[in-house]
Amino acid sequence: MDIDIVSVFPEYFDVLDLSLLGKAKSKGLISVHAHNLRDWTHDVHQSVDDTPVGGGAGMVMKPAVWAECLDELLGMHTESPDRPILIFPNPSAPLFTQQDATELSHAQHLVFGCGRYEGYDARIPAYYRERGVDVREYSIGDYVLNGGEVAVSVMLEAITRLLPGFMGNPDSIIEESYTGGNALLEHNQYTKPASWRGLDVPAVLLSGDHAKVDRFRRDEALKKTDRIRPDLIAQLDCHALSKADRKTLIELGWEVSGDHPRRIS
Ligand code: 6GU
Repeated sequence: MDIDIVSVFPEYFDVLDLSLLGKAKSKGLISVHAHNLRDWTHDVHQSVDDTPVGGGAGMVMKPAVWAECLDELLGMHTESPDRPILIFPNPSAPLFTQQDATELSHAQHLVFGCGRYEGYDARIPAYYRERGVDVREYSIGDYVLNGGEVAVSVMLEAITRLLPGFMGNPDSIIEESYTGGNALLEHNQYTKPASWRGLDVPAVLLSGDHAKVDRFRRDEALKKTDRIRPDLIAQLDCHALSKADRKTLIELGWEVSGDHPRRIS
């Protein structure tokens, strides 16, 4: 996978050389290039922003500089099957989810454009969309960051760990939270010793009865999700739930019929 990142702080992405992502780079699984947007300016001040039309606080990134940069990075690829996907982090966009990460992990070429200041001219994504480029805008959560750099790092980590050959043990991807159409929070994990500072691991996990352990973990996941993220329970597909799942959800106060569970108490 080829990854281009455009930012006024390209050094920010030096951290990508660390840890697993750095390993994926050295293995040749991904190639990452962080570009400085100012390299596409022509004025002595290398200015990339201007005041908002219509007034208001802050500065907005100018379309002309971005277009010179993106024309070059997107190049001739816009019509080919390997055409790049252009991604802009934006706090006012739809939330980036595991499903988006999975979809983007199948792409050959990703180009990320990091906005700074109060944002970027809305005509930048509009222009490339009109030219047939697959343009995405994502927020990573309901809080405000100073720029898109952290958001791009978050998205890249979520995407690249899904690449075949990235993880030592691919099974750990299958079991974790948010994967599959039926997303639940993951059950608690424990390691040895079985008793530590007066706190014991749940006895069933020591029983050696795999069916019982699986059921216990599934119920724990359902209870934890009900407590912390009931919105995820409400999105479950009732038709995909086992009899035992239904029983647990009903005990937790959900009506399990129709397409999705509904809270009734
Ligand atoms: Cl994608 N960008 C910025 N600047 N702030 C954010 C965000 C993105 N997602 C949440 N907050």
